[in-house]
Amino acid sequence: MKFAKRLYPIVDPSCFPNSGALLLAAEALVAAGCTLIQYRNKQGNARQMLDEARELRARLGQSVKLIMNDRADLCLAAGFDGLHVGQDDLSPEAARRIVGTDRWLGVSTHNPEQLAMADLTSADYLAIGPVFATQSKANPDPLVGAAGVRRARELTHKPLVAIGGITRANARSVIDAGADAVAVISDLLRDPGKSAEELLRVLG
Ligand code: 3NM
Repeated sequence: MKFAKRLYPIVDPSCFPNSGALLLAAEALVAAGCTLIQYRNKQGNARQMLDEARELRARLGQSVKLIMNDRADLCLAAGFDGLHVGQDDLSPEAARRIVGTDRWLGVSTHNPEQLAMADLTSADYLAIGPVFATQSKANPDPLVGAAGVRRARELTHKPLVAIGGITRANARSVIDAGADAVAVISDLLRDPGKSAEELLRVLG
């Protein structure tokens, strides 16, 4: 696989006042040119999550790749295109057995050891972070910085996503350190369409 664009937005309901606002933001991201979006919900119940995920799919259409965070069951039920698992979620092997070989599988890592392990799995892409300080994750791992991205680049040939505290101001430096794409939550919240356009522009 290959990322069509260098921006990988994540929409998380905890960042929006209601479901309508999240859906509008996602539509604005797509209108701005985003082709890949992750739905990350660490709090909702399964039924609410599935409703919202299906609504995202219905509103955004099939041309956008939708990735479900953590929940393999909801990935399948909502007709998403991929699953993203963290270190405390299903193992990559277990996740792969559920989502099959046609869907994308991404794996979060937070240090060189985890990255090297994840590189041995069937994951389609790997994430490394947090690169910079982030407010969007509970109990974040220690910052890896641009040096951590560079180290990760040396350890894998898989597509590499950098995450954590990435903004219009620092996104380019993360790509220059070897990331293929940047995953972003906070810097897309205010005026998602305009922010995404600006991020896509600096990412080139
Ligand atoms: N995962 P923001 S950091 C969801 O280190 C997530 O794996 C991280 O949000 C990791 O762009 C993070 O607002 C939060 O910093 C990213």
